Amino acid sequence: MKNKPSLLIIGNSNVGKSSITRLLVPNPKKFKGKAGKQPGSTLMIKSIGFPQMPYKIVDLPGFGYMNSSSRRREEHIKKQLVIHIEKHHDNYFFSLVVLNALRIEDELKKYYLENDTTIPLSFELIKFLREFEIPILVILNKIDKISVFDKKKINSLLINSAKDYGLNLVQTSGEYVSDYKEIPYLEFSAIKKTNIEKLKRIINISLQKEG
Ligand SMILES: Nc1nc2c(ncn2[C@@H]2O[C@H](COP(=O)(O)OP(=O)(O)O)[C@@H](O)[C@H]2O)c(=O)[nH]1
Ligand SMILES: [Mg+2]
Repeated sequence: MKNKPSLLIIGNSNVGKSSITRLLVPNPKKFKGKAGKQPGSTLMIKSIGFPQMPYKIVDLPGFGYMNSSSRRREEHIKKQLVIHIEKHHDNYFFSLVVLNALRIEDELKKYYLENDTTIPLSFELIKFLREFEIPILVILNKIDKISVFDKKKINSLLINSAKDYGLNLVQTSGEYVSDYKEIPYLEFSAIKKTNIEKLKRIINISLQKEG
């Protein structure tokens, strides 16, 4: 079990990482006890594995997952996250960068629309993972909460602002192409299980490529 490849699920607090993990494991009830908040300022890295699963799942916080009152702690976590990826990137066959569709506009407004000197943290994270050649799928989670009208707005805001940072985000139809020119993203709902079959297929294709 130790040398099974790992799937990285990364994103800010509350975006739905644990919910997505539960959809991917064969026995979510067993995993429930393992999940939980991470106390203190140490990045606790837990990998979740089951004998019948061909890969392990590692759930990590994103860049900047706390409010500004805990900037120091945020920086501390970020540093540890960077160290972890630098050390263990070879273990990861694939990464899911999970975004909360309800928060996209806020995040981009904070970093992009009002201040063009800083990079939105999610884009920084994507660039960082790419440096280590970990294939990425961006998951736009909680899509069940978005109206058709807002969905269009959010999609184009995401794509256009990513472009300004040199990232070519493309909505995937479920056929994952990891040519490193495009970064695929998938609209998703962990609650409604929207696109869960596509997600599973993309993960499996990547796993086969790895092995
Ligand atoms: N509406 C909606 N809520 C979701 C979805 N995914 C997760 N949630 C909710 O968001 C909250 C945080 O989810 P969790 O998986 O714990 O996020 P984590 O902190 O990233 O692990 C929980 O209340 C979930 O029920 C989704 O696709 N749609
Ligand atoms: Mg969680």
